[in-house]
Amino acid sequence: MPQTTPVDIRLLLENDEVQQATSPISESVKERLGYQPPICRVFQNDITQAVSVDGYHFEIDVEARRQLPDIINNRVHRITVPTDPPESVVRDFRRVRRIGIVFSGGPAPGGHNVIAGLYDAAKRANKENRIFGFLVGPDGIIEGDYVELNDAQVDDFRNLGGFTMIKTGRTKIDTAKKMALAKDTILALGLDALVVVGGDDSNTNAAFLAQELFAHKVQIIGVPKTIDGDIQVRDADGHVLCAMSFGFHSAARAFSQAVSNLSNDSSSDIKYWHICRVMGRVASHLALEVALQTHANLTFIGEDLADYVDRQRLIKAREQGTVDYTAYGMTLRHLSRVICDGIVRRAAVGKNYGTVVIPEGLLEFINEIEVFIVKLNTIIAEYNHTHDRDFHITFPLLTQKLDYLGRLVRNPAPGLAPNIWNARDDELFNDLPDFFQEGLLTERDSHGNFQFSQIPTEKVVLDLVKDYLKILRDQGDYRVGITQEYYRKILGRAGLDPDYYGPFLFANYGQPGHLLVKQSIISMRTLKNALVTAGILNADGAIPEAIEKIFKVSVPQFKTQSHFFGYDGRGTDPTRFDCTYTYNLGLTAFSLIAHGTTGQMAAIRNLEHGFDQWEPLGIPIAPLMRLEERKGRLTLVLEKSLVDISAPAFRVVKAFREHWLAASPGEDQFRRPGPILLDSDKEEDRPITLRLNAIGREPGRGA
Ligand code: FBP
Repeated sequence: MPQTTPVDIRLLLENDEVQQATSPISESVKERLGYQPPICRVFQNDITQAVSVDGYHFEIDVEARRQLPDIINNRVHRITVPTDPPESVVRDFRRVRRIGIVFSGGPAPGGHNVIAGLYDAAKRANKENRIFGFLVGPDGIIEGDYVELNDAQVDDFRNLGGFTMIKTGRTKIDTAKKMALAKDTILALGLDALVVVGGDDSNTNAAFLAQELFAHKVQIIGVPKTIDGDIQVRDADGHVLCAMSFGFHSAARAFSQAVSNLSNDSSSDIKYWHICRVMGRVASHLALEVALQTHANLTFIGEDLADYVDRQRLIKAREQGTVDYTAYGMTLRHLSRVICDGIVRRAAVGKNYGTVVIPEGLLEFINEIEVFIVKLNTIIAEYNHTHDRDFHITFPLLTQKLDYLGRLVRNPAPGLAPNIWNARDDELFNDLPDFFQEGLLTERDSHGNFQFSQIPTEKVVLDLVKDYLKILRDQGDYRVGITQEYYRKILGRAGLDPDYYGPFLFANYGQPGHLLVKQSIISMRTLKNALVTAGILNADGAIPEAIEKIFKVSVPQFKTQSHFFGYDGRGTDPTRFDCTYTYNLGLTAFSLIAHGTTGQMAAIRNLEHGFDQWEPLGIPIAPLMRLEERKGRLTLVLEKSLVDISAPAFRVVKAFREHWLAASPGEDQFRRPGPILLDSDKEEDRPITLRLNAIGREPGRGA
């Protein structure tokens, strides 16, 4: 073989090709850094104002009124352009400000553009304005860790995913001590305002900070972030104020691209069922969007499952006088039966493969499991409270945790309801597989939320599916259907008459469609028996090879691959929708600050319509707060929005379920959403869920 003379390593590394290949700045990054998202018309003016708007009503919680007195009467504000503003207004808009910004909770694509929008608006109003980024989430505020942002830093992250610039964290400022430390930092830094970019819990935090700092005239503005899409705001009359949190679209598109690729793979080598769990701690918005984007064969929506009632069991129990309403909701067993039904029906038409999408928060909607989650939340929270020691530190091993629960049956702990963990709970819990017990007992996050992302829900469901499919296969109900052409070809090649063997082999011979081997034929032995009984084979004769081949093809293997799509989509680069949305949110946050508001959440109304109808807003946070149980205590929080199963998006998915299951001959109906493109007219301009849910709704109105 001819030898090439190796190039000197120093020269090699200086080579342009090598330099380009090893640079972290890819072509995509270059495109993103240079991209300027469009801005809402109102921001084309130098000066904006936030004007309070009539016509929106909120049902205010008494507790919110008590705990947040200074911000509870805040109104919705629209960002507008003042006509001939007096000099004093212009001066105030342009006065020098010091503004802090913090990311809180899980990353969501677009966060960097909130910073960029805020930074650009602030610098445009006055070059002397200073923006400080708190590091690693709310801990940065508590511990006084921050950096002052400059042009270069901001420019390095424009339109890029992640929260890498200043990082994020899940700490909650939920004790008097943490609040005092946060306040010290904010006051010592002389901040005029702080922007909290976060989910429901973080915006709750923003409201409490706004109340605490009200007397000090430090303004707090929230920004609705979370890939889960569960911050959606309407007023009491159903007017939509914020249709979706940022990050949702990008994560959904990233998950959809991956699920679509798997659908392509499965329908190519036709041997795997891909079971895909997609993030979304509680609400199933992401799973719904993935269904619309990909037309996966089976998609489950938690909110729909929660609506399910096993009517037969309910009627039977009523007749027996043993009604317990909690026992007739969706169970994991029933869910696995529904999945098996889809698998069996597809196999019958020769499609022993496909894709299933299940939402991360599924378990929350399965009554039997939700009961465990709620009970264990209370038990763990009460243990931590009474012992001033973490449950998981005291009982690091699963066996120790199970022992503790077992002891509760006999001796209820102080502070807990006597029956909170009874013998039946203990027995049912001990019947669950170890990994599932571990999952349900897993450490709660700092907000007291159950960490669904840590539980391999798909594995729990899959184990049940596998067990039931085995039963169905042994009963001869799970079969791979065989095309008439294939059957005829194989027997013809072997010189056998297909019409002679067909009636003995198949349950539906002579009928159109795929051929299904008789239910009674489930093994080589039963196959031979059938042929002998039919008189077409001697008891000591061998099954013809072609018949054996047909039988073997009809016996399904259930091969699966499980996937979890979560952190990958959270870290993706934002879609153009999210780039634009977040940049304008940053601009909105500055306008709200410049107008002196506090306890408001920056938002854009009419996201579900075209960009030219977008309207920047401030939504008062305090009136949105409700009491919810967290860490075993009733706490004021911002309510999460679940999937509305009466809205068009879900109804469309439901109407297309059968079509997308494609349990009929012919091709699957998979949709290929394609990769996230930034500056292309082929890129969709908003999530499909939003588009559908806006049908029949005027811009700015409710359903
Ligand atoms: P946020 O609500 O903070 O945006 O986070 C949502 C989420 O992405 C969920 O979908 C998921 O369950 C959770 O974060 C995972 O959290 P962690 O980063 O703590 O594993």
